[in-house]
Amino acid sequence: MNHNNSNQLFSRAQASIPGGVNSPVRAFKSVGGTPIFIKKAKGAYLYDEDGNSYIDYINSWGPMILGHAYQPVIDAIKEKVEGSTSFGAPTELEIEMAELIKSMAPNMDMVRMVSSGTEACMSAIRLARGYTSRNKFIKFEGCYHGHADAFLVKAGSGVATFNIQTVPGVPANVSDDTLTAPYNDIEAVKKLVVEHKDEIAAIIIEPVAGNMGCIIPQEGFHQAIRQICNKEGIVLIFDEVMTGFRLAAGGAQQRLGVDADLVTYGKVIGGGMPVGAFGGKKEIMQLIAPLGNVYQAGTLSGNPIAMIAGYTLLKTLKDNPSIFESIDKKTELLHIGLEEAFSKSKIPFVINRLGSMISIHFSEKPVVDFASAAAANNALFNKFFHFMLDGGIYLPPSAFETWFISDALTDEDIQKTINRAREFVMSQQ
Ligand code: HOZ
Repeated sequence: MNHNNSNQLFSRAQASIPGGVNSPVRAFKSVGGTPIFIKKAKGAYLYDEDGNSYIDYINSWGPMILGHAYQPVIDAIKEKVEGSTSFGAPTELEIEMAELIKSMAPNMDMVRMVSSGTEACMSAIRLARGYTSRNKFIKFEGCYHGHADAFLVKAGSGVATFNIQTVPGVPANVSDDTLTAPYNDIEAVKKLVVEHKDEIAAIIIEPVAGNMGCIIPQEGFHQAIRQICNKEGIVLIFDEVMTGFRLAAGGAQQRLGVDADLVTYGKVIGGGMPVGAFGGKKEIMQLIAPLGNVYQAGTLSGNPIAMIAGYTLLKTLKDNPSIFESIDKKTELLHIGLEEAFSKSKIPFVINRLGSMISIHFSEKPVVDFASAAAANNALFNKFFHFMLDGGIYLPPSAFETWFISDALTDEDIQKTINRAREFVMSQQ
């Protein structure tokens, strides 16, 4: 595959953009090589600046549930943009969006739109602190809740990919209030709660983790956290930036049967536009300004173009619940094929999947938390990544990211992916 144009663009980019990219993981730094510069995408396919095409398993890190450039979303944006790109004043569409989210997600009395998942999680923590008058919160090792200061402690995604232990610029007194526990370790959570009795405002968790590869919550884990939160007056925040409107119309709350107090959303509710939201129980949400004094604001919050894109995607998902079965089925097909391909080799591997989130770790042991994800053979993942990329399969450029499946994928695309994985297995023998 010829990557001359991407290579040239990367050289040029590095002179003006730190690391040549506007978000670290996409730089390919951990997998090695030069990032592919994307020109456009349609359906299940990405097209790069050299004219190569790839089956996309990132899907803009989640939102392209129906594939890229889904026509109704594109048409709705085109129509809306004629009426200006931003007002900084309320619109009816924002109410329709809030009503639609409420009709799909459980425990959603009120919702506030923001412009990214980072903003949503940062605001949800502030709100939980304001509601409880406590400062500390618990997050899980390898979970990533955006790049706000307080979350950059034992974080997943790029922080894990680049093995950044301490982030310069985050004041110690900010991260001191961030307590961490291993994912799936309820005893560690109990211990923290005892040690910090009446000091913990919130527990924030990715209900299915996607920032250390895909990590599945063990049976009863979320229910036990819910019970602790009820007993201790702690706000349970589900970070559904990845799982929301993907695992089910009602996200992980619905799929796993657990009620959160607050939920955060990201890119999915913008249909790929820069959007986030946080919402939940009225008792808590009514503390947000201008109803209450927990201040949170944004000129681009509820932006009309972002709202129409998100609204159109969400409405399609709501009106066509079979889409959720369809993406799950496609992911299952991929899972079965990859399992079969790797079973024929001596390569130790673990495939984690829930719904349409899936990833592979080259590990002998089950991968249930950050420590087990980090202990996997990630050098082999890097080889696998490049082998797949050369075969026209675009996976996340890190073992610490989940893959996202879109409904635009055909059985043929999935088969092509499995065949390429088989070739990788053969190349390793
Ligand atoms: N933090 C994102 C994945 N979990 C990557 C965002 C990007 O590079 O676009």
